[in-house]
Amino acid sequence: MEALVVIDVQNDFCPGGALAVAGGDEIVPIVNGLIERFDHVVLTQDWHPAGHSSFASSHSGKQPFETIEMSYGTQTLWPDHCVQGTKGALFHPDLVWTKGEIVIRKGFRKAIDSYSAFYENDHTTPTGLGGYLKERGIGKVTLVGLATDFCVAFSALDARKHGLDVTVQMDACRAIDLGGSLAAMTARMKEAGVILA
Ligand code: VGL
Ligand code: ZN
Repeated sequence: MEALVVIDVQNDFCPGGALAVAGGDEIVPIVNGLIERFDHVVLTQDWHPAGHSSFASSHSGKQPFETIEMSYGTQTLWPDHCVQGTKGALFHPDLVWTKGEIVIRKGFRKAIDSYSAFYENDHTTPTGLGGYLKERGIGKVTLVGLATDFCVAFSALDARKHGLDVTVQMDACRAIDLGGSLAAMTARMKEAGVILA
């Protein structure tokens, strides 16, 4: 069985949002078309408490897009975004998400960020998606959404670690591209056997 996984198509990642990804809203009609075609649809929602440790505003003297050393490694600091219960955390208003069978929320632990839909940034705390897909008998996933080089890419790599067949449909993704991150993560995905369509 096969599922479409729609990653973080939320207001804050679209133009006008707190962590806007260039052209983030352009993917919405493409994603909607895919949602119609797939039998099973999973969505993820970046879902941070106020004062989250990935926010630059939580670290005195730090600016967005600088990095900091956390217990689990280097963490990029972001503008405050996708705060639980805010408009920025909602799905883009034109996204036809009603067919979604489960919404996986991530990044809700204050002390740890989560890019991947499968594990938080310590690469060991699971979100439950791996078990969910396994129990549902879903062995193949197509990933779309925001941002290509962060949440989509880390989800794709972890999906491969779970032994899934993974396709990233690139025309339904947009990247942040911070310091060459798009090229680096594209190479890592290819190396891991992710199909970039
Ligand atoms: C994301 C940075 C911070 C993403 C989420 O969805 O790619 N990027 N939080
Ligand atoms: Zn986030």
